[in-house]
Amino acid sequence: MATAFSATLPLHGSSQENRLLLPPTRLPPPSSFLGSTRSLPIRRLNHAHAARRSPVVAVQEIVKEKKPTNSLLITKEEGLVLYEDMILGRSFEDMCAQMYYRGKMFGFVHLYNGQEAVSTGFIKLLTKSDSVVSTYRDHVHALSKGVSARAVMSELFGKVTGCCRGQGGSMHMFSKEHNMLGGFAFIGEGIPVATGAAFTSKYKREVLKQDCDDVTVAFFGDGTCNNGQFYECLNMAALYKLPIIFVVENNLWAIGMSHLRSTSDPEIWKKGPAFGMPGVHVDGMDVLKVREVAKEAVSRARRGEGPTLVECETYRFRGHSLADPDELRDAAEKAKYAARDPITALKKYLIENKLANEGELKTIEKKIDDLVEEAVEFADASPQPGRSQLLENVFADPKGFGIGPDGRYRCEDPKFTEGTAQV
Ligand SMILES: Cc1ncc(C[n+]2csc(CCOP(=O)(O)OP(=O)(O)O)c2C)c(N)n1
Ligand SMILES: [Mg+2]
Repeated sequence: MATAFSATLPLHGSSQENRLLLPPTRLPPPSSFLGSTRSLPIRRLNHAHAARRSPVVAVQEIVKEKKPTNSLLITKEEGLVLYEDMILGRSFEDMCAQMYYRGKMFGFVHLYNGQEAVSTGFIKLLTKSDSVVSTYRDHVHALSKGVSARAVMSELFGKVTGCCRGQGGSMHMFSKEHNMLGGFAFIGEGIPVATGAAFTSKYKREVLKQDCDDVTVAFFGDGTCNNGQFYECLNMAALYKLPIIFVVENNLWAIGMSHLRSTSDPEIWKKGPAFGMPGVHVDGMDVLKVREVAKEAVSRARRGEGPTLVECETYRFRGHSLADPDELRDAAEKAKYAARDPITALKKYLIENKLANEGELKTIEKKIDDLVEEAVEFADASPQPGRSQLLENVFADPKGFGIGPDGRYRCEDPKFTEGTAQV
């Protein structure tokens, strides 16, 4: 069934036939955009411009249009999966804070508290062979993608049992097995990697004729959208119709810089249509709304219809990193979003709609508590990486064959060329 979001429209076609475009009166008034306590210093949306472009819809409209009011957005099983994943994300991060202050972790550690609906809403729809690319706020994306709590915690502890053998740390969660293609400390660095992964899927399908409908989801922040790589990748993804979803986690702040102060037009979703792809703004504190939008965007990508830009309006409940005293954000703004805690909201939905009872949810919470505790014990007891790992992946090998676990260039091993042609 074609939905408001997924219906394929000629991206550059006539706007007259485009029933998806909101008439001007249904566009959100600028003053109501984003929950910041700051006023929005921008002009009204240029409707004539929007109307020339591709499908632009507010997500509330999608959800309203898609679901009759008396039908539920999820089954019981789906609801419990979402709840468990969000509880895992929250409990894991709370534990990280404890461990960081106890000196078990080093360097910067950026927590995801408050933003769980975005990770869960998207990643729980993906298959193992789909890819996820994250930022330095990456622990929870890795967990949602199936990397074990043990492997993520050990990575944070710098232990050899970590998903990068202790060499990546908090900002570089990577797992080839799970197609978790990394956290990236430099903002925007993950976006071209994600675009490359999406290109790979398309190449496999269209050139190599392989049975591949993998999609890639790239997560990044509002501040990152002022970085050039974002625009380059939107352009390329639209041009090649790549199976990628660009997910902006707009938590209104880039460290201590307000999004509304630093961006010429803060409505990031509008940048999608500018490049010829749908742009959607969704309430990122509501996992069910995120999931509805994600379903449409992911299936669009799988069908080969190209990229989507999704702006999730969300909020982080802690400072930028554990080293940030979080003194710059307004208390009223923090309180406003705290009252919209995405986990509390999902719990309420599950109980009110009789999809779960308190007992079932408590059982999940207990299971996750135990799992996170066990991950800490495992990480603590795990060995440090050996000295030989120090050089691994640090220096470029002039001959291009890598450095072995013994810390020596592989090409220096007398057996290296055995049985092969001259290299
Ligand atoms: C290329 C680059 N420039 C600057 C920085 C410093 N820096 C670290 S986090 C950050 C803000 C990013 O904000 P946003 O994209 O909104 O992500 P959030 O932290 O809110 O999740 C900046 C500028 C960096 N890491 N990389
Ligand atoms: Mg931000």
